[in-house]
Amino acid sequence: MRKYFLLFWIVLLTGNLISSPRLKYSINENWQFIRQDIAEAKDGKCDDQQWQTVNLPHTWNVSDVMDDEPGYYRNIAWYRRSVPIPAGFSEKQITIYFEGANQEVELFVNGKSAGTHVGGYTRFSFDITSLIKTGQDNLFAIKVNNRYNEDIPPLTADFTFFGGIYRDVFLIITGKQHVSTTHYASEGVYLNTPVVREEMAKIEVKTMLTNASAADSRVRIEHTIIHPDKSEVIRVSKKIKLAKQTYNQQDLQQMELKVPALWSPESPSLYTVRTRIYDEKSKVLLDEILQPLGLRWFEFSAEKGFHLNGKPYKLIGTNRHQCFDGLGNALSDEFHVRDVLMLKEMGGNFLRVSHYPQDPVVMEMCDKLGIITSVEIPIVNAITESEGFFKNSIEMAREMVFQDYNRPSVLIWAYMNEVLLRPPFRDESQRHENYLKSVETLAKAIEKQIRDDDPYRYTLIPFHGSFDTYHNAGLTKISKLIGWNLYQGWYGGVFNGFGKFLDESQEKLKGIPFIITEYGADADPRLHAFDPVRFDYTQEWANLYHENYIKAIMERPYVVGANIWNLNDFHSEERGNAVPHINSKGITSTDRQVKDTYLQYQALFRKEPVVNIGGRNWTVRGGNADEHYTCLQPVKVYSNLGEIEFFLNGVSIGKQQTADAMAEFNVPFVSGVNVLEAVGYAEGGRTVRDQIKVDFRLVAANLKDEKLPFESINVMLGSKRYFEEKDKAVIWLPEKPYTPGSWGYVGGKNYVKRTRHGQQPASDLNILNTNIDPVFQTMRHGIESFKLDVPDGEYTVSLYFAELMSKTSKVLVYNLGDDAIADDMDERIFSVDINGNRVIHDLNIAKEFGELNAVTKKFIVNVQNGKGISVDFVPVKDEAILNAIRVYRNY
Ligand code: GCB
Ligand code: CA
Repeated sequence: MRKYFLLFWIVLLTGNLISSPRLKYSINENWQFIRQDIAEAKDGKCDDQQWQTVNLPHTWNVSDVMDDEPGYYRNIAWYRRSVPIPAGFSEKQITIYFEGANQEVELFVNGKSAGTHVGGYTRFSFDITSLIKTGQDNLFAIKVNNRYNEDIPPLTADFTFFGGIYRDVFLIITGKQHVSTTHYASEGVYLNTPVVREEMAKIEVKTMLTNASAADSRVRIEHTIIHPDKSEVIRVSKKIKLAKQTYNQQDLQQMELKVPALWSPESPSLYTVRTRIYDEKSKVLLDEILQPLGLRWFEFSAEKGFHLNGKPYKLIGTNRHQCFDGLGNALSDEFHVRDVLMLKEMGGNFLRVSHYPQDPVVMEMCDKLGIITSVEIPIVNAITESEGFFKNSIEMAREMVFQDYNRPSVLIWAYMNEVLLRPPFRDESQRHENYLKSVETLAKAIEKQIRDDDPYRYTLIPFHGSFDTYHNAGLTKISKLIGWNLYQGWYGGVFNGFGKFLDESQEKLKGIPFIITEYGADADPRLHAFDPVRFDYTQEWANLYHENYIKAIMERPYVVGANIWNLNDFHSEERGNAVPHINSKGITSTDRQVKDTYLQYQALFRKEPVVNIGGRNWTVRGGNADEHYTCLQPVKVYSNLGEIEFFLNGVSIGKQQTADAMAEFNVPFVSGVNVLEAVGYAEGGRTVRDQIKVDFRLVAANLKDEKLPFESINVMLGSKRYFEEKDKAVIWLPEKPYTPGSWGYVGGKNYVKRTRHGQQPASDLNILNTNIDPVFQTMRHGIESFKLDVPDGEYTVSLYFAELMSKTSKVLVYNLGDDAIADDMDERIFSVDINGNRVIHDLNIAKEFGELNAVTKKFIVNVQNGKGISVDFVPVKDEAILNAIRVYRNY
């Protein structure tokens, strides 16, 4: 609620006689930073002039999490700056407040330790009054460490643990008597609404009070409830004594409201509770704080589903990770705000704040927009059976609960994501049993703590789709709700497995309501296919996946809610995939370009009329011409209107009724500019339109056709995918066999990656030394030739190679057991001739360049006598390969 306090800034500095007792301001700017441990960094002796100057939010891992080198800096770094503290603050109490820093922090003020904190995702504060020298500069030195620490969750997870002070840091200046600033770094005021009904609401305000002065004091504490229309509706007040040197003394006051304005997704009415402390005798205002108050009641039921304020709702939304393209996790507030807005605009009403508590502004937005949330502490995949891990987990749960206690949007506290994903002692049965017991013990302890601290909300533990693992370990019986993270049709299995799992789990878990806490499929925004398959990373497979899932979710009333994994593509350093180091299950990209999946949900769930042409961002396309000099390709339109008419370059190509909020048109793309327009007819004759422009690279059926002269072509071998390189305005086409007059391959087989759950159409491993990994992730092995019957002229022919086969099976930790199986391949050597000239002699790619390394070779070829281009492969040992080819006409 930082904005409220800025108002008081001026008053305080100009003399402090009138009201305005509290001041909160950021100290984000001008830190000296170094990514190493410096023994003397904590005090004045250290010269930091050569360090880098940075502003917060800041992370030190923006680039090393994206490079080809496995791993990233996970160790100590220092931040230092001097902070001027005015002489006028000498009678004040000074608190430093961190919204978050990853993950172990020690603050030194003027050379002395002011406090430590562990945990990278919760807020923390220290009272630093005794270390401050007013009327001068004070040296703040902060040691931050993001190393692996077996006592701090998360131990492992499918996201990047960016180090740094990556959220805002504030100073809070108060008088000696104030609402506590150091009770779990919460707001110091806890609002309960034990009863809310149409006709009345009971409100309890618990205040933590501090008297840091050397004398007892008598104060009056007053709470005012301000209606969303800004009128004051109730005021209560009470006189109390605060003994000297008292921290976090509790005061409880109760109020009752008639006919409350209820908080809901459609109408997120927010009251404000204003808490003031006055000196009893002098009537001087000593402190003031504002908190949001939302009045609502809710119930999750296995039989009746979810109800808010007595009305049934299906909760539909996403998960969200706090990172962005090129910024890591160091986001300013505007980025967080935008994400929640995107969710709202999609028509979502639900956010799983996974896998950790996020920036306060995320929660503020959810309160304001009426998005229901589940907030979670980051115990992920595994635990350590240590006292330290248990203690830190409980502490984090308390921080989470107290820090977002007053958020009307929060209905669920969650913990322990997929904690039995890879139990560490699976092979030693007794040890394994003990481990399972420890997990259960910890879960019960966290559950108890959360219920003690907040008896009004639900609790939840999210599991991966291995029912028996969790059920038999007793974990399905601890929290009030449970969550399933389900990926049938992605990591293995088929789409139908999803509905089946839900029905079975409903049957076996009678009485326990559950949420689908995750479901999703990776989609590289650059990859497309018209006949998509599992694990091809195309947007189209993700579209199919979501079409199937959302149907299954909507068909089952007992499914109370579902969170798409994920709102955004996010950093996961260990991952390969089509975009290495990124988990691309987002319905938006790392820079929040919308994918079709987003458009699809928007058409299904947004109330206002929606017409969205699919493939919105696929602006450079291509394909082979038919006899009409067009290329038919399907285009989907996502819409909640009944009928859609589709226009190509201003000419209607037909009308269609939508089914499941979708219509599909076969569009005859022409060479060059194609303006696609979809028009939906809404009620009252109103039309709603969407328009996109596509640059189409049409390749003639006969490459010597002068009506459509050959310019260039990019082809990926062994591939059914299209790959768009937007920055180069290039489209890569899928392969086809050679036919005379045209282009294509002769001989060979497309590479298929075999895994424990079946097969994959492409490698999903990082290809080194390239950013266009998909171009190298498929190949044709045993290829004999690649031919193009181009007209005479000079051409540049580029051949793209990467050895995808490997004798070692690579285990991608997060592929839920869908591990690669080793290929039966020893060594390959081959030569290449172009039009009879040997251009490559005895190439041994793996030996010369290593496996999974991008190699590009370019040749200038002079084509004469109508012979076209023939690239011929001559195996020397094992089979020849080709991953991709580009042919560009010079003259
Ligand atoms: C999960 C995890 C999540 C991963 C996701 C995935 O089940 O909870 O952290 O990112 O799967 O994409 O594999
Ligand atoms: Ca790469």
